[in-house]
Amino acid sequence: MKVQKPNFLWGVASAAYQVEGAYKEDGRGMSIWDTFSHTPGKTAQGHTGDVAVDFYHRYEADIAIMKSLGVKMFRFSISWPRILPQGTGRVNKLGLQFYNKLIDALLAAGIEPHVTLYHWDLPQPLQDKYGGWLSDKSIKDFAMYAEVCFKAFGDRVSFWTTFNEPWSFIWIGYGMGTHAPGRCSDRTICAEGDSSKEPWVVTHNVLLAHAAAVERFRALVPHGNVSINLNSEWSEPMTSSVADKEAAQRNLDFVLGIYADPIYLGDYPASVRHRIPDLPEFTAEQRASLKGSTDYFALNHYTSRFVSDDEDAIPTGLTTHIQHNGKAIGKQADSEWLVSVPWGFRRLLAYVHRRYGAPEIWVTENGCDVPGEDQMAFPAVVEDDFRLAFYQEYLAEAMKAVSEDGVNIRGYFAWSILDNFEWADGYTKRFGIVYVDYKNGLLRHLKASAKFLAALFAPEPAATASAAAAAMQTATIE
Ligand code: GBH
Repeated sequence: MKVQKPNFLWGVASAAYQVEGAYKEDGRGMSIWDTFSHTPGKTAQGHTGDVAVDFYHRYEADIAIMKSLGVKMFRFSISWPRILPQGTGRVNKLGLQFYNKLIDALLAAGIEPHVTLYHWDLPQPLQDKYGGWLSDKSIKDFAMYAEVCFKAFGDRVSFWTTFNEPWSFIWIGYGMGTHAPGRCSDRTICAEGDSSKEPWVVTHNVLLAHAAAVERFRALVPHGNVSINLNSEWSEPMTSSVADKEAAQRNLDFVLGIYADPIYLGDYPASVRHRIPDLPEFTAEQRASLKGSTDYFALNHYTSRFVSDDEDAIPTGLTTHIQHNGKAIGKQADSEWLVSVPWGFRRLLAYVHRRYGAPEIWVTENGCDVPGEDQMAFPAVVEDDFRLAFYQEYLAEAMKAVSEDGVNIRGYFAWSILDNFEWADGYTKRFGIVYVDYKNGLLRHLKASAKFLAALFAPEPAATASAAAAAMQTATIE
């Protein structure tokens, strides 16, 4: 397949707890993910992020890899407990120092830093003190933490996001209970929690925390751009029936609209309000602070599902990868939840463009794991044809979204630069475009997909060659 050269920038993404390691070094405090991963039975094979892929010590070499690939932007998250070991109060100078060094090294390599403030690692003391995001006290504390970061790094970092994927950490952490802080109604999985109530409380607090942080951002980093990373699958109606179409829309409302609507349109989607009487109301002042609280749309996207209307699958509908005729929606990746559906990416991009007023879109995560990859060894493992095809096909659809649907894509980040700690799956799932050899000193090796992306986004060699040829001809004629 021939893919046109994208007219947007490319970058690679990561998250603090997934890559840094050094969990007790230089004054770092503990987060809810340290607690969760150290609790027996919560992660695959008891894996933790204690060492992760040692990015804390190897960031210079990893930046050199990015530079060699021609990467223009690096998305990373800041570990809140590195900056504020207790969550509030005393600032840890050595924590600031690490991110200062990282940012300076990126800029020196010509790579633009994109910073996420919260990629799921809440300081444990705030969980202990008042239940973390369940309490509205978290709003002020998050805004304070954000302010420390804006003041420390805002002079050099122009692109920021507040939260990574509220849907994921809220629903997996407080609904299913299989991510930190591990709360849910099922007492065989969770010691505490209420899946029918807590996710809505947390949703509300997280949105207000986002708005509070953005208020400070605009005062402190007026030249910068801020957003919130929202993830969404594309929801394809199972049939052309009105009921299925409505169910698919409802699913988008519950996964994406519940966060994006208050921010872009001023309130929760009506379909969510109707079905969730417990959803708190915004005051007029809160609505005003949320509306317009982003400068661009930061979209994380991986996969798509069919949705059908179903009485038993309220509030949204039944979602599945399998059509009525038994055909799968796309190619199965390694993670059960991930199926490659390139056309779903284009539809989602066009949907965001239409519904949210043609915003600038930065795709802040896209990528996949490869079936069986964890069972393979170097060097065979770096021939990741499945991932290469995934990127090729998804990017081809993104290009169609730009040229045919008028979608304004400004940047695209591959998830992830490195294989890393894949949350509850530990190190058993690999999303890197660079292989990390866990059995051999955490050595890094480029995968074929990394080379493909580097070549795709590289300045056109043909153009350079023909320009050179033209110059030669001119010279000869003269
Ligand atoms: C991203 O989430 C994360 O931002 C990133 O940290 C992570 O490494 C990456 O994906 C790869 O997983 O529990 O079966 O219902 C991706 C979106 C949405 C994927 C929720 C997992 C849970 C499926 N995630 N989904 S399930």
